[in-house]
Amino acid sequence: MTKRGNIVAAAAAAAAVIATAGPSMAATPGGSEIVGSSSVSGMMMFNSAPGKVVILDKTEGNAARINGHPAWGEEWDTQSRSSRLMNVVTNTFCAGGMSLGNGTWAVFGGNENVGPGGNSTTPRFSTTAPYYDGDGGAAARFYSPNSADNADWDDGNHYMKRRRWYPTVEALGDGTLWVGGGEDYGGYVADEGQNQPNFEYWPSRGDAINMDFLTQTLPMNLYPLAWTMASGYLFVQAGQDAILYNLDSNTVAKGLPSTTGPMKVYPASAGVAMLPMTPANNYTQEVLFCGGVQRPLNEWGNGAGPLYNPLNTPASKVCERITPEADNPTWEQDDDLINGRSMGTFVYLPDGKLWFGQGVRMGTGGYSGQPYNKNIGISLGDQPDFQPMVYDPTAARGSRWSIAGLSQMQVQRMYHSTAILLEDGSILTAGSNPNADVTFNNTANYTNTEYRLEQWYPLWYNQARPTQLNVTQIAYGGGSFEVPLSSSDLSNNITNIKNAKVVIIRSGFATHGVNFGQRYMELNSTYTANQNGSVSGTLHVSNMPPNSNIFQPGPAMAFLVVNGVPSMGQHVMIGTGQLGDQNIVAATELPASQDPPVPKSSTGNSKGNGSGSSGSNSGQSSGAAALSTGSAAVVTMIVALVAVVLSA
Ligand SMILES: *[C@@H]1O[C@H](CO)[C@@H](O)[C@H](O)[C@H]1NC(C)=O
Ligand SMILES: *[C@@H]1O[C@H](CO)[C@@H](O)[C@H](O)[C@H]1NC(C)=O
Ligand SMILES: *[C@@H]1O[C@H](CO)[C@@H](O)[C@H](O)[C@H]1NC(C)=O
Ligand SMILES: *[C@@H]1O[C@H](CO)[C@@H](O)[C@H](O)[C@H]1NC(C)=O
Ligand SMILES: *[C@@H]1O[C@H](CO)[C@@H](O)[C@H](O)[C@H]1NC(C)=O
Ligand SMILES: *[C@@H]1O[C@H](CO)[C@@H](O)[C@H](O)[C@H]1NC(C)=O
Ligand SMILES: *[C@@H]1O[C@H](CO)[C@@H](O)[C@H](O)[C@H]1NC(C)=O
Ligand SMILES: *[C@@H]1O[C@H](CO)[C@@H](O)[C@H](O)[C@H]1NC(C)=O
Ligand SMILES: *[C@@H]1O[C@H](CO)[C@@H](O)[C@H](O)[C@H]1NC(C)=O
Ligand SMILES: *[C@@H]1O[C@H](CO)[C@@H](O)[C@H](O)[C@H]1NC(C)=O
Ligand SMILES: [Cu+2]
Repeated sequence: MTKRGNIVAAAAAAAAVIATAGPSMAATPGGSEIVGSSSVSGMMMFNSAPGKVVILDKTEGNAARINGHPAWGEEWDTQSRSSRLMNVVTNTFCAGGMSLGNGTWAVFGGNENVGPGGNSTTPRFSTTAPYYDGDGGAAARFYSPNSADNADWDDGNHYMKRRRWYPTVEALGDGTLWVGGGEDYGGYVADEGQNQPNFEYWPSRGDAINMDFLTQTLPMNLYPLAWTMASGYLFVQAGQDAILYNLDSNTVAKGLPSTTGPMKVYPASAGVAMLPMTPANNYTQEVLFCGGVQRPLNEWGNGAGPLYNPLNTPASKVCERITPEADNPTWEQDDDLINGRSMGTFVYLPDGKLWFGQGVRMGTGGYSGQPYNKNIGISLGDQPDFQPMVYDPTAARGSRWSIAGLSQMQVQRMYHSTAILLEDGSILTAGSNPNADVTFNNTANYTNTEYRLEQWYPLWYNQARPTQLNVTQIAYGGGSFEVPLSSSDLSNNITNIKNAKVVIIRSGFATHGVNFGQRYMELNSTYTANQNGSVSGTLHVSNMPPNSNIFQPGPAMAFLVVNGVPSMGQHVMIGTGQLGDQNIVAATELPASQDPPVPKSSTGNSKGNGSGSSGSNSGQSSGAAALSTGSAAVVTMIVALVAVVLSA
């Protein structure tokens, strides 16, 4: 096994600390509660380590101060519901981010140094009172969580080749990052004169590489929507167009059909997600886009604002799906949203459904002072939508959306708000700040700067949970690992062994309605039910499929899900924990599933002798050890979580 980075050990050690805590807070399933306040407004957010969420803002006049300047970075502890400030030094205004394959988080780009009102400093590009921020345009910032929980940002020391305001960051199969698009300075949409129709890599592989697609799709090309595909091609969507791009030859591998549906990139801001990849769908990579705003390319204007009044324009209800690597990809219409939505955000739930929340019913993201928006500060979106919805990708067409049992949220989440999955399967929501600087006195108070943190609870939140997985690292191909299933894991019903699975979720880097890098994969598995009448057995779980483009290397969470109810998420390292070669080997066969014995007392409605039970099954591991066990000291600290039943 490859040597493990410190990050893996840190994640495991921290897991040991929280593993004893279950979903410990009284919660209303399908409801939410305000769990506290952040010190910086949650424009960007990611789950960095067990129980820890990093919240990033732009440079602005937050009251909290660190190192003699206002803070715009913070780490929130989801268990103690308290936070520590972080010393981010360059302006993270509309940056992009993602985790590297070695567990370090990276945040790229942003805007120039600003003072009050978000105005340029005098002299321009100087670090001056009162905000003392550095130029973030080309900044590359790094955060490596540690087990002492005292790490901070490495900021102001590393730079990209180009300035990038609104860049997209996507992980590649070797754990390095693609950083693409954006423009030099701020604006509502991209201006040709300051466009960055190119991309670069981190770690750097030389100068930026031109990408014509990001010129063709002007001005709707900021935060271009991009996903690494199984082939290694990059699927990129901007304007109403889409391509598969070959990063080896720097050419378009295949032009995909254009959509006639709504605009999807910022500031139209559709909700986007790659649908869960499962053995049942053979890890097909299909991407879902919901909402956005239906206006033609030539009405989006320029950096100063749109050429129409977005506040009069309902956001779109339309959902569309595309499978970019299908033989003949098409934009397939999916079930409509209940209401049109811009800046809606998808977050995977461990059960394989997707939460959809946040955003507005009218208008767009972005802001600019216009004659028509004086009452709402400078927001270009209005009518916050408080209704979360759940999307079931396996449901029949016509019944994929549900709001049954789901209350309205309490806090509006307009432009510059975020939502991220937590270990217990709940979702933390933060931010909302369609303002150039901290503002509390807009006439419409729901457009003021928002600090409240609200946590949302899925319908199964209070149910007894299966045992947390004892896994710290998962390789690509090569074998499987065993998960013991106790009577309590199976809710004392042996038939539930047929509905047990292990899923891997990367919650990603949340900003602007997109959780960049967010991916969900169910690992292949078979089961052995014990044959002696006890309600117990073993799940045989394959390592990652032998292709690191399907689910890229780096940190993620693993859940044991039984009958739709997940364990607490276990932070794991996918791949070697290093950048570069991921030691990919062929997958090995799993033992055939072995069903429970047919009960002797069965009174004739037994369907037979059990499926898949031919062949003898030992229940032992079929291949090479799946896990790098790492430091025994660390791993033995991990306490298996005993399922807890809570009363609401
Ligand atoms: C991960 O890789 C990046 C880029 O090379 C580097 O800056 C960072 O220090 C690495 N992190 C660890 C934990 O080695
Ligand atoms: C920012 O600049 C604008 C335009 O020059 C000016 O009207 C405004 O007063 C400035 N804001 C602050 C807080 O200085
Ligand atoms: C599943 O996908 C793999 C890799 O793309 C392919 O080789 C295989 O034929 C597919 N299997 C089925 C049943 O479609
Ligand atoms: C509130 O608005 C007034 C003018 O409308 C402005 O002078 C003042 O600075 C604002 N206060 C805050 C805290 O934004
Ligand atoms: C806005 O003000 C109203 C009336 O004071 C209050 O009920 C409401 O909670 C406030 N909303 C926000 C988002 O602050
Ligand atoms: C046991 O679980 C299966 C599904 O896994 C369910 O169909 C069945 O009704 C359950 N039996 C009891 C007694 O709850
Ligand atoms: C049933 O078999 C399993 C696996 O061999 C064993 O761990 C368990 O103790 C047995 N239970 C009973 C009641 O015999
Ligand atoms: C899952 O594992 C079984 C048994 O090894 C194998 O036959 C099947 O092809 C695998 N499915 C996928 C999608 O890899
Ligand atoms: C169960 O197995 C027995 C013995 O192999 C066989 O005779 C019988 O037909 C089987 N029943 C079913 C429903 O397959
Ligand atoms: C977790 O796995 C490690 C390594 O395989 C093992 O030593 C340890 O006993 C396991 N802990 C539990 C609680 O199962
Ligand atoms: Cu922004």
